[in-house]
Amino acid sequence: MRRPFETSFGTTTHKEFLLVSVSAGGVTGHGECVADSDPYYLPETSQTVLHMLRDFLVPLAFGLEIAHPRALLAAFARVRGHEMAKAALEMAVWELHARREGVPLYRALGGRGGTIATGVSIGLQPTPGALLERVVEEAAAGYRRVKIKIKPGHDRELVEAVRTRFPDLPLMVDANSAYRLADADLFVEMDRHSLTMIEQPLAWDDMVDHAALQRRIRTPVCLDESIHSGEDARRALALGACRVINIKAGRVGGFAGSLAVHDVCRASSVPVWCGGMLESGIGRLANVHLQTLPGFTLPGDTSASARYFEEDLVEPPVVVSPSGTIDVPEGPGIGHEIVWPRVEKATTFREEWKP
Ligand code: OSB
Ligand code: MG
Repeated sequence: MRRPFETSFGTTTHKEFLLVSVSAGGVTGHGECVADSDPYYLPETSQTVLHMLRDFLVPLAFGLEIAHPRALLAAFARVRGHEMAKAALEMAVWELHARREGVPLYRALGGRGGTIATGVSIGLQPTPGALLERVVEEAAAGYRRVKIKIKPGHDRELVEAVRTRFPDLPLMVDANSAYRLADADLFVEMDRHSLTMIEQPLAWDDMVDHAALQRRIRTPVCLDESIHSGEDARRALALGACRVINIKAGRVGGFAGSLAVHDVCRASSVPVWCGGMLESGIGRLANVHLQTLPGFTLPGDTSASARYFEEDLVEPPVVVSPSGTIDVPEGPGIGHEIVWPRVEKATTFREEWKP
């Protein structure tokens, strides 16, 4: 990474991920797994994903006869949980499908071409001054909304510093599950800052306390870590646990899971937006295509490759215009070229499975 990315659960300095490639009939599709090497965001890790793929999901997939990639996630249902593992394989199959059809991924997903409007996620900074410098830089780059990370002891003063300097900036916070319901007063206090939302303030596996918090504050609660399926989205909305949902395909079993969450929210007029997991261009472009679906009415966390990496694995890299937009690629699949020599150079391990 060009610079460390700090959240309430830890600091990422190096990006390590599994790249899944699926071949059929001379065409290959690719999917980037969002699991980290550690279980600090959610329980899965690269090693648990590898185990699930090798010992359960890949053998299961080889035995399937399906007409469309949208059927794959349902066929994985016997394996409980492990959404990141399912997504890595499922998204590679969708990408393969799009390439075989010769269409951009967005078309296979039912989205549209053009551009998407996007935002930026800024990691925890040591001081309000350091954070302000970063916000100035990103606002000048054109991002349509700024998300800042908070954690206990690093919250009020960060939000106040940004709000004072940028009274009208669409601004939100993400706590990555660092607080408890007993901290509700802090969020009541934050109501006066007109944040667009507060992302995942409470436990990663909770909906009940988030519902209690949402009843106490005007600012919308957005769930990230707590949502793993369309069913979870339905439950969260039924409980009143949130008014916005962050969709990360890797967290909900892939594109079919994303479509399910999207459709549940849309039926209730609840906005969704596309989260990020510090992806390389491969996963980043998948996110670009996904958020062309009509329910993605808020800017997401998909920012320019150059914010994260000196050199991306795709060419051209993902760039953001001065008005905060990203062009949706028109080529087949993710639509940009994967630069294989760079992938080779970064590869530490490889495993291949055949039917
Ligand atoms: O909670 O959205 C999150 C990064 C890693 C893990 C979790 C999260 C994030 C981000 C960064 O906020 C999003 C991005 O820029 O890719
Ligand atoms: Mg989040």
